[in-house]
Amino acid sequence: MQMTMRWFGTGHDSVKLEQIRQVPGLTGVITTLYNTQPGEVWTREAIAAIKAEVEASGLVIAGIESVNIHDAIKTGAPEREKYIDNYITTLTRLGEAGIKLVCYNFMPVFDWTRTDLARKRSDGSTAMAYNQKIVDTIDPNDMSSAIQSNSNGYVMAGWEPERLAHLKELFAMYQDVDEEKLFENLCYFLKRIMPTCDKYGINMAIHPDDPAWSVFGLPRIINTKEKLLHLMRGVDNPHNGVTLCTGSLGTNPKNDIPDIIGSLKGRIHFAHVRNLRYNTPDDFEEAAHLSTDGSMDMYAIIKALYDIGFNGPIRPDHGRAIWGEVGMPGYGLYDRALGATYLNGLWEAVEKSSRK
Ligand code: CS2
Ligand code: MN
Repeated sequence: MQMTMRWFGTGHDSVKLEQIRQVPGLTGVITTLYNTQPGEVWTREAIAAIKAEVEASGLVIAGIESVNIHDAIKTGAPEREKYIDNYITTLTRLGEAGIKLVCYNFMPVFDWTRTDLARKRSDGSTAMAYNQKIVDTIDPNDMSSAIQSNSNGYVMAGWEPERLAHLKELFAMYQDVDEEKLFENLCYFLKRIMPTCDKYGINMAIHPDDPAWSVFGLPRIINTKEKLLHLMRGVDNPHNGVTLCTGSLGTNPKNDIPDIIGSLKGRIHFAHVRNLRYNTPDDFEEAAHLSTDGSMDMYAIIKALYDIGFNGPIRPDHGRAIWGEVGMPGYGLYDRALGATYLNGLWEAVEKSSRK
């Protein structure tokens, strides 16, 4: 495995490449062109510029998170052909630049969803949290403006104000899209891009739904073992793979993460490993990475990844805000650096004890 950290790019991130470089064992970043909108073609110049910037700091680009998918592709609208062609052009240019991992999601309208970006924990840190009762009473418009106004001035990934300004139209686009249709549209998209992935050796890694169930009545199809395996079979090409995100799949306590990992051998191209704590059946909050701070067994997760021979990039995921740091919620330096160090320690222990 390759330990990495997400980095949103100069001007979009409170964390600097020089800082990431000093986290022990960290060799790569997961980045994106933060200014591009879903559907836009990435220019060769912009790809070359971010690559040069990352490499000048002594790190490499280990993958892209995300090349976002235009809603026309998700809904199967006639304009999808144009947007799939654009996606193929972007993939071609990434492939030519030697970038071989692309994380994306297929969640309608919203990316990840939280009701609180800074819930106070007993140790004085803050963490992102989710309460289903609040979601059940809130208007999606209020949700979107609350996220934008509570994010310390940063634009949250997946919550682009330009796109969410048209929330009503977005919801209308999905009116006739049920889970089955969404799944068909996903397979259609993947089948169209697979020849390009085959040509350049690009691994596509779908990010699970977060939380792992439908919100605001919108369909969601990537949130259980069965659904993940259904997609792997639907487009049975090794380049059609998964981002194993423990914090997303794990929002549903019924998802047995080590078992899911074991079932996806060869198809996990990227791992987001973080912990969370279930408070009540309706409420969870993000915890420190350490097993005892949350509800997940991080040792079992790392062991399962090791046992399937996982060798892709891995990253700590959302961290708490600690030590007075003000950054993009979930994406400060300190707690993620602690997370990376802890995950590296678990990996080393599993690796050495398995060799004996
Ligand atoms: C990320 C997602 O911050 C997060 O929760 O894991 O936003 C992820 O980047 C996207 O869903 C992938 O497209
Ligand atoms: Mn994730």
